[in-house]
Amino acid sequence: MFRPSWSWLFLLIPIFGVAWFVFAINEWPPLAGHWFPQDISAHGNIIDSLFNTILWLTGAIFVGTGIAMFLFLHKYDASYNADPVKYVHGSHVLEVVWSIIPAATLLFIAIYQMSAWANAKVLRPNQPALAEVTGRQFEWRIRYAGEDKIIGTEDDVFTVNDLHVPLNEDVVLAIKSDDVLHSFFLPNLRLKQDVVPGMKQFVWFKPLYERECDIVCAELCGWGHYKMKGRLNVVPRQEFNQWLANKRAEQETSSFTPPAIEEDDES
Ligand SMILES: [Cu+2]
Repeated sequence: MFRPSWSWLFLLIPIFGVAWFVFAINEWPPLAGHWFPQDISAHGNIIDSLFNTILWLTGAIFVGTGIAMFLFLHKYDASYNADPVKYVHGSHVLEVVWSIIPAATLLFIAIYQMSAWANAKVLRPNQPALAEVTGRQFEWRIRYAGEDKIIGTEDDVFTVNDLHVPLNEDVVLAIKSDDVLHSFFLPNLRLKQDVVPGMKQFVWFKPLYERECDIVCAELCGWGHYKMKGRLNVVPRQEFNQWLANKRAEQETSSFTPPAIEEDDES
């Protein structure tokens, strides 16, 4: 039976919450383009299925608690419920139940995500890093190992915000920070790793589609955080080799002419 009450307002929380996700997932306006971009990585589906599992789990709890809150607010609204207040001094059974259920749920997630974690953070392909990516306020500096596959030698190739990688190959990148915390995020590859000053870390992925996509910083790192974005280009191996050779040639032939110093006539 409908009774006017403020509790109806609270029912909007689960309704709007679910609607928001439905619109975003189905790319309906005004939320088109708010869900994940296309997954182009060989292992991205592992992250996606983990994400979806947790989303369904937390979604069900969100809707359940939202509706329970509404029902209780509605039932006990003082404007039409004249029953006197009943004070309850704890329930042992209830406390045990609401401790065990979340604990078991968290334990389930911890076990369920182990292979995804190992894949993303432990099982690094046994090969040298293609390039080193350094986050700094506010850009990504990229240093390619060059032909000798060793970073820090004479044939290294330098770019800024421009990361090219070969298609269909395992790619390993060394990542570090020059100044503050940043987070190296490749949305299309479902890859994200904080870069911590003083730590050298590695990330890896295998891109399966030729695509130009975003490199973004996912850690608020200062006033210019919003503009700390680069481009990731996945290209066939041949094209990648050519691009790197061109970059190196460009780098070796560029010259620097210092600006003329004006003569100071006062003496
Ligand atoms: Cu940032």
